[in-house]
Amino acid sequence: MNKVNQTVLSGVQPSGNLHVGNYLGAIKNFVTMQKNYDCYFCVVDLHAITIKQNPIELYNNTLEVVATYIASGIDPTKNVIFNQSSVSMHAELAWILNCVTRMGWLKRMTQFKDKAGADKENASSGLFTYPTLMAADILLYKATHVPVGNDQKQHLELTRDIAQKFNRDYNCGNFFPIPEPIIEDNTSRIMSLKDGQQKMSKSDPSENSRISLTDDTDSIVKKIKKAKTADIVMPDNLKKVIELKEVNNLLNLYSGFSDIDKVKLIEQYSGQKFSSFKLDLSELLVSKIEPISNEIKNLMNDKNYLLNVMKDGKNKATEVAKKTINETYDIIGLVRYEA
Ligand code: AQP
Repeated sequence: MNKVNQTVLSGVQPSGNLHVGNYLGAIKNFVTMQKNYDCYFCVVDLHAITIKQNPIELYNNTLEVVATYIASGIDPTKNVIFNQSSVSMHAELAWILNCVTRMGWLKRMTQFKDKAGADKENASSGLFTYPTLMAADILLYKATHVPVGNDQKQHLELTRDIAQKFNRDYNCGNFFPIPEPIIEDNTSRIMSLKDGQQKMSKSDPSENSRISLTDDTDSIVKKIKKAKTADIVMPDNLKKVIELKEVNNLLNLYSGFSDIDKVKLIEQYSGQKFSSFKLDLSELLVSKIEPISNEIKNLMNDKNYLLNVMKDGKNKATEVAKKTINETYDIIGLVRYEA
């Protein structure tokens, strides 16, 4: 199928091993969208440092996100894969957008409230302005579509507001296109295996809360065995399942990896204890994750290859980013010199 001449941008933070939530909420969509769109897949390392990172781990995690993209099926010869900090225009445009964004808009962002926790005064100002950097990531490539998990929906809405305000303030028509979020229904918010109220997260201190894409067979089986369910058998309808948050979450995982409709799965397991469901789920996860984790390992043994992919991506991304930043400076009236 021919590409539709529209642009996708999305990113993942190199803040730890990627998990099945990152995969189903974002990366699985990247793999599908690469067929029809011009895609930029970024490793958003500048976002990661809004929270303190260990330098050695940050470097390694950045390469591992690239390896995960490729191992999941993103073709590095057909898509632009790069790390955000290697294209300095992200930070430049973020500053400009900081001057367009209103304080009140940022204060409404729930992710800041969640991530800053109780001691907000001690959070970095980068964590507070994170959404304007995300807007810059997207608008720099004039992306029309952004595949993300549900936790990024509010940031995407803010990006739309920022783009509209910039276009209006500077009377520049549709200079920045208004991007559309692409958010899957059931898998856009995979929850912790230990607590159906908490999002599955790379930075959760408990390893048992998540299945990582680098987990081996034993760990996957153990984690699913330990995962919280309910003290009753599998209900016979979706309404009752949704009330059992942990059960609903495991069904979302099953459905996301098998592409079998959740209602069909409920019919199949209804009235049964959760042990056989969990066994089947572990088998499914192992069959899908093992090839990815093996490929991540192979790729991580060839760091030069990964660095070359990123360098090539950086060069391609810089070409587009430079053009947008020059146009933006001209619109604003900033004096610049041709090289
Ligand atoms: N639990 C999730 N379910 C579905 N999608 C998810 N995403 C994250 N968690 C889930 C989506 O994955 C993409 C990359 O996320 P990110 O790396 O930018 O950071 P995040 O959203 O903050 O993810 P984590 O795993 O919770 O990382 P930490 O612990 O470092 O904060 C995004 O599209 C996100 O929506």
